[in-house]
Amino acid sequence: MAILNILQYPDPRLHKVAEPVRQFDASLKRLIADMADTMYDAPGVGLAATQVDVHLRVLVADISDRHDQLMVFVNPEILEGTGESPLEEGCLSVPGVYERVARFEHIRGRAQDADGKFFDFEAGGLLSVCLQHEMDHLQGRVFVDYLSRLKQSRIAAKLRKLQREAG
Ligand code: GNR
Ligand code: NI
Repeated sequence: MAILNILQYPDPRLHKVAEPVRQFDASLKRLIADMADTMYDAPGVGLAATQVDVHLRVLVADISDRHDQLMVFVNPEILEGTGESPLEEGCLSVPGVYERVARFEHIRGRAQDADGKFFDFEAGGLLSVCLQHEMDHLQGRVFVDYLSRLKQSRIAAKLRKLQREAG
């Protein structure tokens, strides 16, 4: 069990674009287990590898109350998105900030599991927004990138100050 460090906005490493996973080996399984531990510890409903400074297309999610419904998505792709979600979102890399950004209400896609086996997925509600948020992380995009420049600079200043105070 390992809790990994979660990069905090405005860290430039949050803007790196993740590479596809090609080796479904023991180190991938270790990464997935550590990401799950880190997500549950935080706690959050999702975590992208980018947030722990690993630039591979891996994300984990669990929207259950009991934290017993872990979902793993390797090399995820959205094939179709419909509607518009009304949900606000937050991010473990941007603590204390909650905003609505444009997201599909419902998505359909394809991904691989930890062994490389392909599967199709469908999601609505919180899971849909969470997966779109995590897949943005894998492209180097943080949800605050969609906000106004003024809001972005206020958020960056506030978080830099918090990080300074925390040492
Ligand atoms: O824990 C999280 N909650 C959340 C709520 C609404 C929309 C998206 C999310 S993802 C976030 C965890 C996180 O930062 N994942 O990248
Ligand atoms: Ni996030």
